[in-house]
Amino acid sequence: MKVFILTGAGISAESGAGTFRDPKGFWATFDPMKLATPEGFAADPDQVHAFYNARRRDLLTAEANDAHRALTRLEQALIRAGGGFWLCTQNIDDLHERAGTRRVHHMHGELLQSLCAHCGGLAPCRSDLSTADICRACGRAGGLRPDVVWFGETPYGMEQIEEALVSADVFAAIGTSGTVYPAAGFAGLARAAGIETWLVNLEIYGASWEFDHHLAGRATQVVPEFVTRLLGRI
Ligand code: BJW
Repeated sequence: MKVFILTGAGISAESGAGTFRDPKGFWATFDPMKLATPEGFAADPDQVHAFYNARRRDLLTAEANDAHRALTRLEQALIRAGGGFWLCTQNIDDLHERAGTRRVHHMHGELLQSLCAHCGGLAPCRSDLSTADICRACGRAGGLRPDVVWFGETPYGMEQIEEALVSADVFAAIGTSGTVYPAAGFAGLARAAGIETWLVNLEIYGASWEFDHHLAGRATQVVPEFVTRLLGRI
């Protein structure tokens, strides 16, 4: 069995990382056009740095939870059984990796990495960024930003994602509101390809008709349940 997992902010919510569109999510307080677009960064880089610096500091003290760990068990069992596992996350945290999952693709980038807008250089980043920082690769100041994909930018690795998605037997969307494209279109693509689809989320939302199976509840409860069900079929 080959399994393609798409995760979103909901899987890390119980680790203390915020979500975006819940009543207490980031976008209830902050304007995404000011904080998550290249135009917002150009207009006020200090404000954007402050937002991501605070989230980076929180991430460094956060811990993976039972939902992240359940997906690691699924990966290990599938690999042992000669199956396939591909985890595509919209999250910029590293909690899947910290839980031990090996095959993780960060389509919206990684908070613990910086990207130089001048030279495209990537570097590990575990401390605050500012406009005064100098890129070690090109030596220029003012271009360092968090390596995250903002609105209007192209997510990472779309070709690899589509290849892995259409070759899967099972697709599961976990902890995502299904609002942001292209990830929001993955369930429809999977269904059109005849792949079994699961929605594992706190709430079962409007596009739930795209899914064959639904598991509603907190990720730390329903993700282990989802994994147990799949493990029973290996
Ligand atoms: C729990 C839980 C618990 C809570 N347990 N569950 C009009 C129509 C269609 C598209 C567009 C359009 N206008 C513009 C676009 C394109 C745009 C887009 O989709 N906009 C929409 C808002 C309409 N997309 C883009 O610009 C993307 N790029 C693009 O399309 O390039 C073109 C291209 C496509 C394909 C190939 C080549 C080129 C880029 C999108 C970048 C998104 N960036 C952000 C911020 C940066 C990262 C960061 O700061 O962290 O990424 S926005 C934000 O949303 C973040 C997330 O990754 C992303 C998705 O959010 P997610 O994870 O779904 O979180 P929430 O909060 O929405 O949902 C959480 C869910 O969990 C909820 O359902 C809760 O119920 C649940 N939950 N607690 C289980 N304990």
